[in-house]
Amino acid sequence: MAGNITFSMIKPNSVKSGHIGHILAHISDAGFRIVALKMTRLSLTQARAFYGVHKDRSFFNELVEFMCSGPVVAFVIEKDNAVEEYRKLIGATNPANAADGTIRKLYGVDTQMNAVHGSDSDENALIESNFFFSMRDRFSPEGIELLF
Ligand code: 3AN
Repeated sequence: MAGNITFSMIKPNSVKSGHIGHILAHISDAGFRIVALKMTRLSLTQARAFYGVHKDRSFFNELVEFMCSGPVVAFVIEKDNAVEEYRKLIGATNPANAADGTIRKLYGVDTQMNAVHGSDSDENALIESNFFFSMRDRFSPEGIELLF
């Protein structure tokens, strides 16, 4: 299934604001199918590992603290060309620059509290999916466990 899945998280402030249902409906209406889903809270160690690629950026510590400030909703979704299609659906990193109708434009507050994370490559989609979900937690529409 590589190439057809991407990983996403609804960030803590959007969970607190009650936007889980709206955001998941938006994603579902755009033709993505949920493969795996859970609400969880990251420890500092987990958030540092997840965002390790940004460890030298000025915003790293702030980002890690924010991502641990409350529960997130993590999910894997499936659609043809999922990574690119999902990044179009969520919009630019800074919600102020995101196109109208995108998730970050609708629910984002600023560059950090930008509503959702979305993988930036097929390779990272798999790494990030594996970070949160075991193989037995991923399902096809028929309810079959997906071994990817
Ligand atoms: P994207 O999430 O659009 O792929 P990245 O990979 O550049 O953007 O950044 C990862 C995360 O780091 C963003 N989702 C955002 O929360 C945070 N971030 C990026 N740039 C900044 C910044 N200048 N200030 C604060 N947080 C930032």
